[in-house]
Amino acid sequence: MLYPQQNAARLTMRLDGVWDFALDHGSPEAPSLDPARPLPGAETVAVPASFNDQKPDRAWRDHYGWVFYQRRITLPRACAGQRVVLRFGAVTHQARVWLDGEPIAEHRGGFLPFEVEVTGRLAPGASALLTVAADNRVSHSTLPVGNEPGQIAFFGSDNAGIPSVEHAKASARPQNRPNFDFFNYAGIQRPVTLYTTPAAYIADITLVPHISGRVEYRVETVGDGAVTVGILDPAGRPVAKAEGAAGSVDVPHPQLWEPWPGTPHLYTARVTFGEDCYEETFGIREVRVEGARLLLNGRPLYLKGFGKHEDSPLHGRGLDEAANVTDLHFMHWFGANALRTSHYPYAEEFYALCDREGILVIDETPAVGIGGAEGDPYQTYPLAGHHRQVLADLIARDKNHPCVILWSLGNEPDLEHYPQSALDYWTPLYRQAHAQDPQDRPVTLVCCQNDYTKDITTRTMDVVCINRYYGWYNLSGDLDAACAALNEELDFWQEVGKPVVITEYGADTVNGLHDACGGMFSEEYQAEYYQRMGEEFDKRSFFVGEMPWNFADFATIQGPMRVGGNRKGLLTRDRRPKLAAHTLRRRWTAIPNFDYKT
Ligand code: BDP
Repeated sequence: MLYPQQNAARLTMRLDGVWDFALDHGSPEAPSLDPARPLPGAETVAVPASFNDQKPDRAWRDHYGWVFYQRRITLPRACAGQRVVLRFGAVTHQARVWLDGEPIAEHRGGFLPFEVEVTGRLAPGASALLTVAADNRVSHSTLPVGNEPGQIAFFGSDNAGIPSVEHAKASARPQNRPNFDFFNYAGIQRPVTLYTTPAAYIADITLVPHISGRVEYRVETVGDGAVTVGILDPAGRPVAKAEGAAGSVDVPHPQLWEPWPGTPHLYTARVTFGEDCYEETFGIREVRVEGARLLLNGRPLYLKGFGKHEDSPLHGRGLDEAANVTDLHFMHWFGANALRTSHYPYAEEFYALCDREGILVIDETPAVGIGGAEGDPYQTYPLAGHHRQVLADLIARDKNHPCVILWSLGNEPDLEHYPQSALDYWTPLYRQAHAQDPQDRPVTLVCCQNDYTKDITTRTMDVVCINRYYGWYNLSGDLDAACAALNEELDFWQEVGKPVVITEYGADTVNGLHDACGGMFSEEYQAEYYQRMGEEFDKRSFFVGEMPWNFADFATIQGPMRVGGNRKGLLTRDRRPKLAAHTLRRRWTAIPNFDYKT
């Protein structure tokens, strides 16, 4: 799916700004507000951003169900004769869209774009009332996963069995009970764009670059016309060209895309089709797994980076370009080269930044929290169809990004209690990712700390990604025991013979809390923890990456395990380094991207 682009053939109008807003108090199944009329008692809200933190009011923060957004839009007369498309970067988690009260689009899933053609519905020179409804409910049938009424939220404490507690739970107000550890931010969280194309247009571009310099391409078009493809080198000079909707071009002396501090050279494919044109940026690089090594451009790669969140003050999970740019500059400061889009696809704008800044990305679907309720989650809930859809849409959206080197099918599902059922669920997704990705990148699934001997799924992935909290959720405060346990487990993975990345490990740390004995929650504990873990990782040649949890402190649901959110950040939520940030910085600036373990 192409990102909206302003160029010689296309006009792009961002509809961001301040919109009208109202919480819907009807039933979640049947919202009560009328999309054809101005919202009664409308308040103001900024778009794009999560709505939750934009007003100091629990009704906004804890709303359950639908919210409505509204504004008038006008199509300039200059757009006459053009095809017109209305596009949403993401509306979380379900969306309905109306133009002058007429339903024009519905979408399920809160982290991927969708669009609808409005040519003819919106006449050039005319204006219309645009209404968007967003539903923030999560359940065992959504991705990410939420708990049902009566069940407890992630890290909640339920004191099960105490009659008074049970009765209060049974009559509690309807509310979201996420089965994941991040705040359930919602609303129109990414840009809304009205864009034009000529009537005959370029619908999609697929690029498969090889380090030999050969670039295979395929252009999908609608209408009549002829396709040309020109390749521009990183300095913008034309270096190769071809004609036809599919084929290949050869780039002479290819400058390869490499992660920072190497140079992430970016080429451009300039595609024309009749009146239309589109410029798609790409990098020439190859990624593959060989034995227990992860290779980039044929060289053994070591990943240093973070699990992250889209999370910033005021914006919540909404696109915050300043936060994104700052975060990538901080990645360089750390000497990091990689991140995981835990636990959902991030905004498209972020991947474009990673391409440019040379940050490798493990790109994750929103499948977080599968399991944790009674029974086999794979047999009990209708998740598979939606999961297949979001995986397909994720690959369609991100397939051309050089920064994306690994697809993550999901985070920490139950793989232990129903091992065969889990394997039967994840294997088709694994195959789908390989079949659908034109670049055929490696595929992984990030596994929770569990009885790894019972998990028969993780070992089938191309890269073994493990989240481990030795020394925090278990063996708490005892780093000697934590290192011993980690080593015993690593012996197990060594036998499996695949590359292993630790995709989460960490310790909650209250900035400013110091302790001469380095007790838990102190800055000293976090610093020592990373120091000790790093020493263990260095002993294992198959261990090809370390990704502390988390880049920065982030907002979560309330619960007895969280003090104003998750405090495992190396940075505070307002991006101030904790003591351990300096520890990691010293370590990572001394670790090269390539050949660290050979
Ligand atoms: C893991 C989850 C992550 C949590 C983290 C933690 O993957 O989302 O935030 O633990 O507990 O289970 O900090």
